[in-house]
Amino acid sequence: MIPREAVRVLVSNWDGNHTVPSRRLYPHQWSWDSAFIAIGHSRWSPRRGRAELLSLLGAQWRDGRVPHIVFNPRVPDGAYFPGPDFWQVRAPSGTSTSGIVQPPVHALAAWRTHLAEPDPAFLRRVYPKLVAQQEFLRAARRSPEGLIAIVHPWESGMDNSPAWDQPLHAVHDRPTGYVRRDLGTVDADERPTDRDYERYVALARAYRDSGYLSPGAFQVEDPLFNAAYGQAEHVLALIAAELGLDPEPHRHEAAAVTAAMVEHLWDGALFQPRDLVAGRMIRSDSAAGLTPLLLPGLPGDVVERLISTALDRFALKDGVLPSFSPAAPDFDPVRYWRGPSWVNLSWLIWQGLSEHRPELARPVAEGIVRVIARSGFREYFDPFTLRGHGCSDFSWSAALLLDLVA
Ligand code: 9YW
Repeated sequence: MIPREAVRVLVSNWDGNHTVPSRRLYPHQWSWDSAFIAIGHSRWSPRRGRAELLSLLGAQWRDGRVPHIVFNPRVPDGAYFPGPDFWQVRAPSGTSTSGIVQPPVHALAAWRTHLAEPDPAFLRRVYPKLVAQQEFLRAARRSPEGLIAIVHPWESGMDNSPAWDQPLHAVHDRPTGYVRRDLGTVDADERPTDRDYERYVALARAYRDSGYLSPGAFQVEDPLFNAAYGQAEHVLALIAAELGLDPEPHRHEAAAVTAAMVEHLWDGALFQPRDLVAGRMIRSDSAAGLTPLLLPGLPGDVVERLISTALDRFALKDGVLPSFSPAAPDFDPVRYWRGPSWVNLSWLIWQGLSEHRPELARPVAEGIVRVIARSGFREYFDPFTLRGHGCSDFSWSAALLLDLVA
């Protein structure tokens, strides 16, 4: 029953060659959404999974960047803010896109799509694009510590995480003259605040005005982004080996980024972001700090300590993982990335646990199934009441549920 409903959501959000995250709130193609969605498609239609990834990678820039939004020209202007007029970008394919990126979870999605229905021609097509995506990050975003920096909270995928409150204080501009479209669909107390939006717009404008070249007042090493980057190198090694190419450089890079994360982002209990502008670690209680479990080479003592943190601060055994620790003063059970449970974040942590401690992964998978059975394919969930929040028929909730139960 639930899998059938999940396929219904994916079919109703399909737009010819990609899947929108949500018809009303997010009517274009989003980068990391498409990766999660491809993983779900591959469980019932690997052909759609391949199309999803190929359409996204078709909008890749010459410098290798995979934009965080690919705009659908058939969607009316003003349906989403910030739209094509704001970003002012055309990719080489002629499509309008944004100019920032999202966590690079696409190599994993390509590999999972291939495993569902082996297709060497698909792998051969996407491999150079996935390598170029990583090369862009190394060329444009590598910090002296050997980690990758994000230049906008939107690049973390967890826009208004309390972890970004402190670095965002460095953004003073208060732009006006734009209209938020999100509040027409979702209650204001479940979304970022107007002050958050002012800072998002100021940062994105400054980056745009530099030709998408110079990072501004927000430069952060995020554990989730770096875990995705490191895992991508690990997966690219598998893909390279499958294609008869040399996997060694990818293995080497995966090991190097894992070591750099342990050296610079590990606080002894949880992985933390680092603010590169202020030159210090940001102490926060974000569940993003658990996602380095995705890295196969994470040292055993770090894995053990991270799991005790997950048990103590994130109620791992209950299975419904909050995005921010409920014990922290900034926790809010319904406001977007400030506490609610999200299916993609829980799924990433489930993946990581499956790698290192499979017996602890099961409650997380059961927790995802439980919230969806209780509240449907919502965007996020109150981790205590399990009530659904944000939009309905949200694609990655449906896609990753399919992955867990198919
Ligand atoms: C926005 C589409 C995107 C996700 C992000 C999420 C949100 C867009 O929606 O950002 O307008 O706030 O934070 O992770 O990719 O689902």
